Amino acid sequence: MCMDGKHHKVEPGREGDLYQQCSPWRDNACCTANTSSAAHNDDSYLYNFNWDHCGTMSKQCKKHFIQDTCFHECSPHLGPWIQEVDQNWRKERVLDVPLCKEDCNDWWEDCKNDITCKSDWHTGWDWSTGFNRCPESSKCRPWIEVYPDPKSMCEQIWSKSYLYTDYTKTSGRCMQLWFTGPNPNEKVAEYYINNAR
Ligand code: FOL
Repeated sequence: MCMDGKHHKVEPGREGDLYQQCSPWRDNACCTANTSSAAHNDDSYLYNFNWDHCGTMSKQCKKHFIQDTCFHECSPHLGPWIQEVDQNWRKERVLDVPLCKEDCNDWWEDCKNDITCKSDWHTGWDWSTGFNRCPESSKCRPWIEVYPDPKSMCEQIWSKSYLYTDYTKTSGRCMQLWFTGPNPNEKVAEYYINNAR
């Protein structure tokens, strides 16, 4: 199934032309080819979100945000974690998706020398220019001050979309942002459907 988000398809299905980092989802996806391409753009129309709000985000860090965008927009296996929300830009969101520790750890390692001004990137920005800027009250600070460890980053950045876990990618108990070949998250979602948390 697909969540009722801002850009998600109504039903998942094959999308032969998914772009670059989103291509692993091509066999069964909730994103269109256009969305998958936009996921790779700075300030993309998807959310007008500016990764470079405290100077240019490093390339190695940005690739994880692109992957997160692919996962969020394309994944057809988020059903167990979908919640209804009362927001004008989406009707549903995910909460506490159990993330494999390697994916969270690698993401934090590649971003830990970057800079940001906020721990929760979902709310509290200055949108007066059309894209998010740091509000006056939130100064740019080293990443590791805002997020002392991988867990704090993965759980706080999208307001609890993710739950940090100690499960590894081979466990079958956590969701993977990075994979090649058949989508390993299908079986993980099945596990959580059958074993209510
Ligand atoms: N990735 C993952 N894994 N989970 C997500 O929930 C997620 N969400 C986005 C992108 N990637 C994600 C969407 N990001 C706003 C800010 C960020 C955003 C979407 C929208 C925004 O407009 N924020 C306003 C408040 C809007 C409201 O809450 O009504 C703000 O005040 O900054």
